[in-house]
Amino acid sequence: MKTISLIGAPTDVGASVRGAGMGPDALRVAGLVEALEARSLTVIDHGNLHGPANPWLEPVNGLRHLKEAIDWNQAVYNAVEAALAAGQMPMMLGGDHCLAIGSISAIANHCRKVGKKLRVLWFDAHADSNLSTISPTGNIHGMPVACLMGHGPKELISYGAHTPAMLPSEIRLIGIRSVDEGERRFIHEMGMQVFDMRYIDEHGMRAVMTSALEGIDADTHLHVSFDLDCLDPAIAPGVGTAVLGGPTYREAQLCMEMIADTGMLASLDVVELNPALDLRNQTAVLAVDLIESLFGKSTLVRLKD
Ligand code: EXY
Ligand code: MN
Ligand code: MN
Ligand code: MN
Repeated sequence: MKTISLIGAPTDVGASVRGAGMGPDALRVAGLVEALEARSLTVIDHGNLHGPANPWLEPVNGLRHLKEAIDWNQAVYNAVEAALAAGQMPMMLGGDHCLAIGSISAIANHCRKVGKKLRVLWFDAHADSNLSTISPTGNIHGMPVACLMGHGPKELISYGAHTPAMLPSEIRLIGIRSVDEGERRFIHEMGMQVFDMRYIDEHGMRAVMTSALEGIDADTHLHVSFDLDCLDPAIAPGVGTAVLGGPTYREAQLCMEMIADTGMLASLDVVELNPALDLRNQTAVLAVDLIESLFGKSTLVRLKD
């Protein structure tokens, strides 16, 4: 039976909209622990990590709050590494998406050590593939994919033993609909597989998830980095950088259920929840509902084929 290690990382240093720091507690208020326990999972809630306050400054050399982002990611890296070493499944509750640098660096490092293949599913409205030289904002939550691929400030790209932490062939981006011009070039140069909303419209979510999950086997560590702004803002208004035209409730459920069907989910980030912008905690409640599906709760009546 799986033991889940909940790691709260209450910060918004990577963003220029405040509020994501309240995300971990809003997820707890929405019943995350109880929902997981109801799935017969053992949950250890480590509470919230500590890190520097948000100094609320302008970017310096194209990077906002670099020092704070480094410290928060180190704390996340250490906590995720400790959970993996204890044989537990890390679930990092953000916080803004810059924290995936620490979390996925720890996961990738673990995979290299134990000889597992890595597959990261990155659900997001954004490509998160900016560099300090091309970012329109300097916000580090727009840069984690690039950092994980070794393009970023040296402290943010060298948490683990290997740089880059992750290869372009190990990630699939899903739900993307807001890409800056420089990011578009970077994505093509790297050769990442991106299932943007246009692709989802044309091919359907079932085909997208079938492709994104292709090749996963018993030797794969499957990590989901779930930016809640991936979801359509009509159902998930509680995010700082909402973009119209995301997956519907049913499409999102299908993603979660198809991941659950693989039985291979090994770690999770839940990020960018912004309770200050939410309506009666509905985005947190939705996130918990989707996480239940990710862990196998199904509405299926027919027997699975
Ligand atoms: N591409 C924009 C930027 O780099 O500032 C927006 C990034 C938003 C990132 C969000 C959380 O996924
Ligand atoms: Mn993101
Ligand atoms: Mn996003
Ligand atoms: Mn559900």
